Amino acid sequence: MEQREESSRSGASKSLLRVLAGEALAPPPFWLMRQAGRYLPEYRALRARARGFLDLCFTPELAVEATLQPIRRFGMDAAILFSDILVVPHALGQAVDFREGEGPVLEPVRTEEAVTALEAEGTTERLTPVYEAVRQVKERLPRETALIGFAGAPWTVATYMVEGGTSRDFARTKSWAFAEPEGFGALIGKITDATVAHLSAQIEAGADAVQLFDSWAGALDEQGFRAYVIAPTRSIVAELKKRHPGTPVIGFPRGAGLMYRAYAGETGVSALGLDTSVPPMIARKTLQSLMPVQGNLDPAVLLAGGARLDEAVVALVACFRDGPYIFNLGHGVLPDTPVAHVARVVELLRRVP
Ligand code: 1CP
Repeated sequence: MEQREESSRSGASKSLLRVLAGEALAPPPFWLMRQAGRYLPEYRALRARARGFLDLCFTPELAVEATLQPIRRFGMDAAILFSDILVVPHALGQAVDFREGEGPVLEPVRTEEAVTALEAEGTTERLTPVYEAVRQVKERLPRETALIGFAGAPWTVATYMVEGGTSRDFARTKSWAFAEPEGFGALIGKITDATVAHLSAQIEAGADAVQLFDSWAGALDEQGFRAYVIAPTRSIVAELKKRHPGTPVIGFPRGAGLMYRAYAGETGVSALGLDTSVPPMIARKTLQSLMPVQGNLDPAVLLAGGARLDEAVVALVACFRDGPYIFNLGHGVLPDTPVAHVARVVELLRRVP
């Protein structure tokens, strides 16, 4: 109730915020995870102008441009700040590099001494260009377009920090977490504090809502999920609600499976991002009855296009339209996705009666 009043005061004209406050809208508002990125020719041109990916994230002029590109082309109802979840480890003093064709490479943090050496103080000072980009995007967005800030959730960020990059099995991170919960817990604690500071600073700079990406939540068993996904998410959300009571938090615990319910009930998030594997009809009964949901078109269906894409978009909207629903993918846009397929989705959504 409190949240509904806040959001109508601050953003009644933004459909994304109306849905996050509990309204059902037809057509539903939409945005796409990774809506800025390699599938857009204008992004590839911009990327070629930057020295490296982090340069793109830390040069406000470039980050603002990347954020606005998909909005100009497709008119999404929300822009998501162009940045990355790995700016937080960078701000904590860890060496982070993005190599062409290889993905992120980090100097691994695998001991308590390495955790102690992380610079927990002053992380937001080191990320000021990010907040400057938020301010500039906010000024340039159409009034009806919401601005989403984001961060990685502590578990997912920890996997990159410990493994030193992406991983198949998260063996080092999980074995450390399970064998030495105190040492690993100290790392989770530092990431949690830096994440609260980073999301608060984005909200103060103008973000209307924030999303927590827990892309590797599905790698944990129940006990691990409770300790490293639910618990840190709950403390982040509680602190954000204290500092910014009107700002909705979307949680995206990718791969949570049967733990989605517990995540929805116990973290305090305002809305749930559904991954591709969640069956819409089940989500409608068990999750959308609890809070707004967002998702979950398979990015590969978007890549494929054709009749399968049309059917999937229509079916998703039909399934979720009676409750609060934000159309999105179940994970990020794939780099080879034809721009015409995204345009087709926009056309189908605009036709929803
Ligand atoms: O060279 C390039 O252009 C690099 C590609 C790229 C892009 C476009 C990376 C490297 N990050 C981004 C931007 C980005 N990352 C956004 C921008 C806003 C938008 O969505 O339009 C967002 C929200 C992210 C979030 C992110 N980064 C996540 C969470 C979401 C998800 O995809 O699961 C994760 C896991 C990352 C790490 C990361 N950064 C980049 C890559 C290639 C990866 C993934 C590596 C892996 O597979 O483990």
